[in-house]
Amino acid sequence: MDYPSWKLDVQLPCLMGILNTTPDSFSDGGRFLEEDTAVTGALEMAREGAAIVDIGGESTRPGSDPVSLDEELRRVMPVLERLVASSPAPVSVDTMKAEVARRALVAGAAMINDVSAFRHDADMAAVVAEGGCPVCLMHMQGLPKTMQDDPRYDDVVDDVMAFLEERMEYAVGAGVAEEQIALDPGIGFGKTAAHNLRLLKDLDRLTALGRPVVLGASRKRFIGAVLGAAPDCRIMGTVSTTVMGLERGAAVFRVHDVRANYEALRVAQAIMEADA
Ligand code: HH2
Repeated sequence: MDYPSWKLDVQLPCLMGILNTTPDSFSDGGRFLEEDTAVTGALEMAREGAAIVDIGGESTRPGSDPVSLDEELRRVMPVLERLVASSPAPVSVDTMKAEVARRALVAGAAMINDVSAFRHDADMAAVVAEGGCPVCLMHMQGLPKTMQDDPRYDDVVDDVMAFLEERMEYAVGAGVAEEQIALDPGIGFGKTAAHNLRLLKDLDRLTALGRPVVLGASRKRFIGAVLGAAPDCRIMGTVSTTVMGLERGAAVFRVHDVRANYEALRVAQAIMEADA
């Protein structure tokens, strides 16, 4: 598949495994709180086909409260350090805090995933520019605490695209190389189920921005709205977003259930590339 260059040594399309070292994440909250369990879980994701592992120490689920810098560092750094030493998959750090990003990059993190797209911390763009690492910039309307109260758009796809374009210009203006940027529509971040479905349907339009598109739909609430299913019963629903996202040009799939999504991704890719 023909993706714009992205300077992380992974082949696109690929999977990013989710490792939340939090007590309160909506799907895997508490599962990876213990350091050994988190490291084992990440290594298993890499074995199952995750090309990147994304560690996060602050939940951004709807209604969540922010955590302090010290607490986030305490949750992320020990696991990150062990994974840098042992994981075949490069490690991304999901944080909105420049100081977490800075220390993570010093410790060997390969990428920063900032769901605020450089809006939360004024120093974040400079840290990423100086680190010279890939970064994911994501769309979010509002803040996690209240973002699901009453999300509204003129046209959700146009609005998300305009936001991502502006954030990309900001990042480049701050010294981040354009070829290091990936863009994410922020499924579930200040969006109704209908907004999320529409973004997925028209995901191919985002690829017009010329950067790899990251899709984070895994186990999210809109899948529950379609199926009436709890988070751990949304695996096949997630797989369907991976396959349809791939067809629409998405490059990175951020998922909890690596094996199922890996198998679906590879078969869908083989179908798309068939040329006999
Ligand atoms: N979604 C979540 C967190 N980080 N990063 C990107 N780039 N895209 C996403 O869609 C995204 C993200 C929320 O999901 P999760 O990490 O599973 O839960 P929580 O925020 O409760 O920890």
